[in-house]
Amino acid sequence: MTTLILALDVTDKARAIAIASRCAPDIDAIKVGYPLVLAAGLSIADELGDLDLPLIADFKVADIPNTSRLIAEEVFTSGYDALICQGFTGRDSVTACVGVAREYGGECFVVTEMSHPGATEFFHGGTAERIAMLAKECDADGIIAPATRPDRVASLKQLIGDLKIYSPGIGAQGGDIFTISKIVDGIIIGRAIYDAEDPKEAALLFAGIRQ
Ligand code: OMP
Repeated sequence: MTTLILALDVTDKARAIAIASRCAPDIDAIKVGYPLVLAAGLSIADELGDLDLPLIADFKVADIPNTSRLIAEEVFTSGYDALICQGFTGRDSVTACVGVAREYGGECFVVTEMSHPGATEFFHGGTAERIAMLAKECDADGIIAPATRPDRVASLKQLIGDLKIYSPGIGAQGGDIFTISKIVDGIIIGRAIYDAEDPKEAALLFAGIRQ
């Protein structure tokens, strides 16, 4: 069954912890990114750690190899289980992130094509396909690909062998859970859960209808 990942983009620390705690029984992992970490610090991993769910650090790392390595080391020494990096930075930067993930027994996911409309402005003509191949060659654990474009996900899937696909864009961005959850390993959902009147009920609903 597809892994359900809560994107916890909530900038009030107490609210973030409350939502994560209530949803914890119905989700499989929590993704934390700049909004929450800038508000609450990297150490939010300690508080969320009590929930015993894998924590994914979404910093979409996009820097030179040395800086990427330093960022990745901060992430894994702070208790996160996985890191998301960009792939357009090239082989050396992606290799740096994957290398640190391996050192700490963690995972690294590479963004191929993003889910928002502007993502195709510069990314077309095979760019995402090249990044997907790069992720595979760099021995990443998986790719991030857009639930808003299931046809694109299906075509990237053909290139990556046994790498996982985590897919954001369901709900608030218009992606359809039924279509996408049949072809990916994990779905990433933020606002449709944390902004719902009852986030637990929303998480339960998504958990129940995913394929
Ligand atoms: P919602 O649109 O609120 O469900 O949130 C989606 C989450 O996935 C956010 O944390 C985004 O930053 C993230 N995301 C995308 O929406 N699109 C992408 O292409 C990549 C990501 C990501 O890497 O997680």
